[in-house]
Amino acid sequence: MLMLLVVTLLQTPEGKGGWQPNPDLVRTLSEKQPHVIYDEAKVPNYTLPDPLICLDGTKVTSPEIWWKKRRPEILELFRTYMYGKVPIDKSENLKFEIIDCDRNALEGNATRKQVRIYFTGETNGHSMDLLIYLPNAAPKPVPVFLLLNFNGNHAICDDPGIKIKPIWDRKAKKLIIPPEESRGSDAKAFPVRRILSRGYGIATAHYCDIAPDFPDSFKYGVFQAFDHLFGEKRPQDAWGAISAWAWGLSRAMDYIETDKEIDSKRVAVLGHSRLGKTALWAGAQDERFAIVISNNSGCGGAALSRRRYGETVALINKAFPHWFCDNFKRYNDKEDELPFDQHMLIALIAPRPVYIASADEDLWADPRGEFLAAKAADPVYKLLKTDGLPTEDMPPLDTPVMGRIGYHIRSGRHALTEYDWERYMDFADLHYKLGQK
Ligand code: GTR
Repeated sequence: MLMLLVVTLLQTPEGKGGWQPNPDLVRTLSEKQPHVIYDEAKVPNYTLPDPLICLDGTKVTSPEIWWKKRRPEILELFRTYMYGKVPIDKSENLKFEIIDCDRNALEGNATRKQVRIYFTGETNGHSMDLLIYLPNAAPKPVPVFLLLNFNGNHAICDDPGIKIKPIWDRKAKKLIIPPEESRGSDAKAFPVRRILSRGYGIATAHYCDIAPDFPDSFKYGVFQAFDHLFGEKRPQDAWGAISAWAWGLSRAMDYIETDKEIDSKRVAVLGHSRLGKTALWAGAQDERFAIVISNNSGCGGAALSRRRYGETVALINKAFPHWFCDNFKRYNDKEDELPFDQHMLIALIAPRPVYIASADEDLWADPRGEFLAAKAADPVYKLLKTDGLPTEDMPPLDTPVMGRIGYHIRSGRHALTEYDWERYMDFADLHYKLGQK
């Protein structure tokens, strides 16, 4: 027993304990993609920029310096060199139309609302449909989880009342009308009834309602509606798709603030994968989001770029040239020159609760890099007098750690699962001090 303990301690030097990737998976992936780092031993040495030292060398020794100087500076750096700047903060003409309200949805347990948000105010212009379910049994106003979805609102639940809207097909690059049979096809990632039974509401919109997701998407969606505000030429720091999707989440929040049945002070913004990157960026910028949750967001989300483990800056910019602003391409294979790393994105959310989740088999997203970024945001959480992330090492599989920063690595693949949702609701219960289970 003692021997076993000694061996375990020897194998877990500081920062490398707890979870370890499956060596067979590391081997298989390394053979399949020899240009990608999957072996921890190949991660280069790097030094992270200190979130508590300003560009001019000033040390952030108080919350005041953080709020007045360093935080705005970091936000501006991410806007300029990574996600890009929005041409319009909040559309003055934003218009909301309640296109459906059923107080007897989902076997009578829910109120379903569908709200059409017109970005330019023109009812023949660009719009996003926000689908909302609120638990009838819960006291109002009710806390909600807000997230974008990949395949249309009708795909999240088998409810025949969800309006089917034409959606952008990523491959065909055109609008298609989804077939009836696709209702509920993503239901596994959206356990709506369970969420309602734990006393939460859910609000969701299809991300391509904001901007489609393919390389020349700049001709469409909110880009088409607002890019003229930049003048003749799209600048190098003009918003990429992730910024546009994050902007859309804030517009959903604009509606939520008008809905008396929803507690706009308790809105958790959440996202999976590219939409996890989006949730982090939305939560970093818009302090109205009370909790921010990143599910398997990986490169460009929670994972540290400097580790170059799994997907890298160069690989993501090549595969998805429209996700970030043009300036970000300067950092292809030059991660050390970035004036920030992703721990600083997480730090922008402080002192609000943030949860970072990884998956065991999702090495492309660099689980350890996601954990280390969460851990490296901890000094900012501490400066703002919270407990930060209460662990030094990566926890073992399926063992969540929850301070003001939460983290887990779940068994299984890259996905948003019921396990993840249960932990996010535990986390929200903890921070909102709700008792339900
Ligand atoms: C992958 C991409 C990741 C992740 C994922 C997704 O192809 O490389 O960064 O965002 O897509 O969004 O599903």
